[in-house]
Amino acid sequence: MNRLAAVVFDVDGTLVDSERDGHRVAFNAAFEEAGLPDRWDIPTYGRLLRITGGARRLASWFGSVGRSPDEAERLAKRLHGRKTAIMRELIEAGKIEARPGVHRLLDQLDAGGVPMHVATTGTRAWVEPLLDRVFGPRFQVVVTGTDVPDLKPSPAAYLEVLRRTGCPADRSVAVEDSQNGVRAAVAAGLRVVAVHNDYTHDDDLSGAELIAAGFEDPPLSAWFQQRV
Ligand code: XBP
Ligand code: MG
Repeated sequence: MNRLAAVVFDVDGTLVDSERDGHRVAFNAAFEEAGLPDRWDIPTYGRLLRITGGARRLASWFGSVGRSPDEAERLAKRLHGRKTAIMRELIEAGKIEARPGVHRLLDQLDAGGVPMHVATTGTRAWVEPLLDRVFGPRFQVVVTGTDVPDLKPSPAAYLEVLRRTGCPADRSVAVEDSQNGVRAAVAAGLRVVAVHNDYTHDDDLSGAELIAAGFEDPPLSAWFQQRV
């Protein structure tokens, strides 16, 4: 009854600590290469994370620093393409790693025969190489921001995973790190376990059944143990 039909993982901030030392670094390198004065320090990037999707984040930023809407859109598109390529380089260089304890949870789910999937708002061009390099062939269905019309907190990515897998939402659990992610999964009807990080510990994660500080938290291990 309680046994999970599937576990659907978010990527950024959940499977990997990719934001502060990954995407942020790639965005700044793209600004620099383009000869732009913009730079995102750690707290500024934390505030910008409220806007999901790198291209939307860029467009909002360029608008906020006085660019016209047209120029903001144009620059965002160009910079995001380059940022995605730089992010791939960081992945190939081994700079993006699994959060502590993630591999152990994946092993536990594998041993229990629980299917694992991914629902992310990130771009497929870096998500695929990252999953391959850091996790190998663990995940059956991978839905990215490139594959759906709306990004989190829209439930679109989660609904697409459910559609492709046929898994019942109420027997599937999403693992998320942020308020936008928890809202997306809840809106799709999934149960949620939230594992916050340095950027999201003040987010409202109250839609989750369990809120943990990390994957090595004993309550998190116990929660999965009881349901695998
Ligand atoms: C992640 C995102 C992504 C990444 C950057 O949100 O919003 O936009 O920050 O990746 P979540 P892209 O963890 O909720 O999926 O630049 O490829 O968009
Ligand atoms: Mg996330």
